[in-house]
Amino acid sequence: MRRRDFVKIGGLGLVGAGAARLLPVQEPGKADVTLRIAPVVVELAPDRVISTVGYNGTSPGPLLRMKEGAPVTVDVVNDTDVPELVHWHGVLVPAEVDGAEEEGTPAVPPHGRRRYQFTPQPAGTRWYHTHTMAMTDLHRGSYTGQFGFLVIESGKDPGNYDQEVFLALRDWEPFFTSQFVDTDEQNQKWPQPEKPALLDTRPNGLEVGSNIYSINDKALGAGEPIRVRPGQRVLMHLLNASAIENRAIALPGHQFHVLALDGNPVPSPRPIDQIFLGPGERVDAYVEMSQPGVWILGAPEDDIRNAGLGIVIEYANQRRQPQWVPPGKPSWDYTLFGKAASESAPGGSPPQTIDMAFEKVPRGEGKFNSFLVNGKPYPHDQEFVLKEGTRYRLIFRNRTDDAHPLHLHRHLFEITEIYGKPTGGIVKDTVVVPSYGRATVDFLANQPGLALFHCHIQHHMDFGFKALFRYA
Ligand SMILES: [Cu+2]
Repeated sequence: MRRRDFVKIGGLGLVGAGAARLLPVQEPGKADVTLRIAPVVVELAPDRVISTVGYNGTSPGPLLRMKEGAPVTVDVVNDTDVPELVHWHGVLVPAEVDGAEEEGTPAVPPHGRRRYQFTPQPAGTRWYHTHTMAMTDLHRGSYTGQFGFLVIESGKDPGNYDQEVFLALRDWEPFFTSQFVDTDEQNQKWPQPEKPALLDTRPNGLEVGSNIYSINDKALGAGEPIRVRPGQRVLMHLLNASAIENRAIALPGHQFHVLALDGNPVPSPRPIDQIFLGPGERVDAYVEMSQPGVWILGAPEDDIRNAGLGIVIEYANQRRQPQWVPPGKPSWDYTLFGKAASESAPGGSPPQTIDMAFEKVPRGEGKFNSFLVNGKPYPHDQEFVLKEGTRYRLIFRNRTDDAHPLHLHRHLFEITEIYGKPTGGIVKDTVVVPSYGRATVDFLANQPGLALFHCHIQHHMDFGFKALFRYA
């Protein structure tokens, strides 16, 4: 604001001097952040160098830090040949700057630029990424390297840690395949209340796979290790930046003390052996460095870890081959970090219920599966209408054989039931609903404007796994 005033006054000064033609053409104030979208080369390992699209010459893009409640100006410069959008994931911003075409955010034109102005909130680990459709183009949208961490700081970080690391889990060079193996063990163990009596046995369409993985921009063993000392507490900010798959991560001999999910503090912080993240999700957890050695922090599946999904943790004065020890059974369960379910919402009245049933149509779009919400393809015109100030309960009924990471834009929700268990106090923007499982989440409709809801797996979203909430 202050910058804009300065420019205005400066301009008037020039006009006053009778030099109107010297006025810069709408020269705007300098932005707080400039993101330049352009092709980048990423060296995952010396013999594995890929070309993709990133921000400011890198992928992941720069770690952005913003102050909660302090307005920011972001200039996005698009040096590519296609329109782009930058979405601020988990941030409560108006639809005009949220970065979703469906919400009416204007795209950044090819070889053009656009200015985003918003007030970052709430505090926590957020992230930013492209939100363009990819459809059958595996060199577009979230298949590219257009993603990065965004930390919104409250100024109240207690700082109870010695080191802070940001770890984005990624896969690269995706391809369409019918040989998709769901490695997601988590999927198998939950109740399946939405499993139909008669299963759809039509052959499935192509899914998207990958054989190349990294944490940030390095495959396991190719980058610098995380160097630690015994007794240190390392705060890890984990993000699943994949366009494709849910992921697990483990560190032999250590536990992750989970503090926040999707950047929002949990009611019951506690340690766990293995973290599980759907695309779009974040986990903030600290690790007590109490087992001197050289370890691999990585995916529990040997093939995926060996294909790059990991990073070495090296204690001071320890020199040896990095050790991996297979972890025990996965124990991830959101409700571990919740509190007793609250009897009623603040304000007393029960929330309005909105049912959302998700179905897959095998080969519904040629070679590809398509998705329906409540039996209908997108857009579900006037079906999901919100009244400002009202509390809603969404019931997610996953009638498919996959676990889907479901994301609601511009709002945060509280999980009230998942895996058949009631819970409370877990505030998120993305939730993985297990195959044939059900989850219910509550939120307050207090962000007027269009709000996109979708599965965060790119090709599910592109092929219909989405809905648009509007305000009456
Ligand atoms: Cu999905």
